[in-house]
Amino acid sequence: MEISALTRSVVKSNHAVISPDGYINSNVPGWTDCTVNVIINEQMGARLCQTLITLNKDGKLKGATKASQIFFYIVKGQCTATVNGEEKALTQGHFVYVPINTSYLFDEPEQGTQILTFHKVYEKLDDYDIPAVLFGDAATVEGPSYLGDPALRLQVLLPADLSFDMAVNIFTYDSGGHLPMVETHIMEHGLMYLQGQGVYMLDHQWYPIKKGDSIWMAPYCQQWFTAMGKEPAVYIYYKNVNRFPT
Ligand code: UGY
Ligand code: MN
Repeated sequence: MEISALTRSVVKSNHAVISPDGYINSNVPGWTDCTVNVIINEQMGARLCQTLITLNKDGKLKGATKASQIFFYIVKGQCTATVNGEEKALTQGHFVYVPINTSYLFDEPEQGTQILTFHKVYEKLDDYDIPAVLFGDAATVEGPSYLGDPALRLQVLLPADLSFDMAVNIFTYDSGGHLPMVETHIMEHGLMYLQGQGVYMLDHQWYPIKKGDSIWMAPYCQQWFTAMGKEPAVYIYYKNVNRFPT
């Protein structure tokens, strides 16, 4: 028998592990006939927001970005996205970057379609324009080995262009593959596991992690991961980039 007083989720001052067993739904104006789980947010001390949306067949996400840009990624299922009047059919692995002050509509979903979002307040650079809307498909993004280790592959979904102040990458680890060192860095992360399992070290504590789990890592939260099990471990993650340290 499962014991409902136990969870793998933890929320600390510089990191959090959120497993789906503790989700409580939020209502978001304009996002209808869907469940919304706000997984990472400034309420926990983060400077990004990460949500997971599960759409019913008549579900719709209608809105307009303001100060925050939003990256939408189709975790499973399919829908139609209309951004600034441009319409595209999206399926698993497709994504769309919606810059600030831009209207969007996601509709006509298959029942149970899941969309992951990363939101960040945009910091404009004087000499660079705000990025344009960008549609993409992770399946067509190359995944070179990471730091020369063939067990690790990194796909960079957004352009390496100073107009962007956020990166979204997909990191794939073959079973037994691990980060080559404990990372200690100013950038913050939000992530969600798309496949597999392993053990994450966060601030010198070790957590078993699997598909569906999310992690928040504050700046300077020390981090390391090793993949375990019979299939590669895959996570999609956010990172703030390209701006002066203040
Ligand atoms: O880009 C990164 O900092 C990445 N290597 N970190 C991580 O996966 N925890
Ligand atoms: Mn990192």
